[in-house]
Amino acid sequence: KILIIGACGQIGSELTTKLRSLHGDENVIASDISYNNLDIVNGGIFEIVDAQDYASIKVCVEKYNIDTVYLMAAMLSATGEKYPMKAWDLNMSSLFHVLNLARAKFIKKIFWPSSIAVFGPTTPTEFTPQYTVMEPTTVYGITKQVGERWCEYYHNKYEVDVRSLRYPGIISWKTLPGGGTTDYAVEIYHEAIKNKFYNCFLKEDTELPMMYMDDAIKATIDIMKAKSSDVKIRSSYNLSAISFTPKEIAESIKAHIPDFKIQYEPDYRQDIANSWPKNINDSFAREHWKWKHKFTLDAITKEMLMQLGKKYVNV
Ligand code: VAH
Repeated sequence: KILIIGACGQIGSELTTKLRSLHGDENVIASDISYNNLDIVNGGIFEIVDAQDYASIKVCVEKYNIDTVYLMAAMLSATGEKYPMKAWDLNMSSLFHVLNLARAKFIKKIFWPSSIAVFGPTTPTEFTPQYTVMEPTTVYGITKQVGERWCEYYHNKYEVDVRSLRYPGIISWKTLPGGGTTDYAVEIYHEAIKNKFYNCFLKEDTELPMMYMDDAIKATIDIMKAKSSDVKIRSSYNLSAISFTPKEIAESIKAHIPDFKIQYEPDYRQDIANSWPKNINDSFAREHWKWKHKFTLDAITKEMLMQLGKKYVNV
């Protein structure tokens, strides 16, 4: 049985839907700290679990005889800079609880998301390699860097089968953005549909690694079903699809909404974005477990505008 912690979040919610369709509703337990995504809460088995409370997770694991945990609860980069110690506590305590459940043999397999946020301003920004200098300047990035070290340590020392991906910015339409720096690439589509105007909090030439949600979900399912011996990197895999700038995503929107207008008013999130790479070398993921992405920027824009057009027209 599978437990998703943080099932109401941007990735957690779509992972839950996918896993329910793959394994059957009765084999997937969705959980979060509150009922803040009714599609998820009402779509199958749902439990309130506090990711920072070991007993809360353990009770759920034993109640449903869980063997696989997807730990998708975290505080992201932008919010983490507002509440540094909360971000540290949430992101680290939740990881230790799940790793220790596996060490104690209560569960067998873990997925834990890392991020391109592990890289910092001293990391090579073009085609960023798997192994390189990593001096993250956000609390979120620090938690992901040290989290990767602990995942690899628990794998090597206690044979914990934990698998991880360094997600780029993820674009999706089903949930509203939640405190990330790459969220401009989600907000822009909502604003384009609603107002044909977007005030972008990053500069027009800020190139960042991005990926459509369907690609991110496929990568997550693929690494979790790979043979353990094929998952050779147990810190976290670089994962890449496309990279673009706010100017480029605005152009791709204008191809569908000709009178869409954008202006740029960088805020504190520009410093975060400036510390991250422009594009990522994910050759190990492609080599070890056959990763490859599908969605181009034009395909993302077409899908996002079509889905959000439907969503808002029903309002
Ligand atoms: C954030 N969406 O912006 C997340 C992600 C690479 C970005 O980690 O914080």
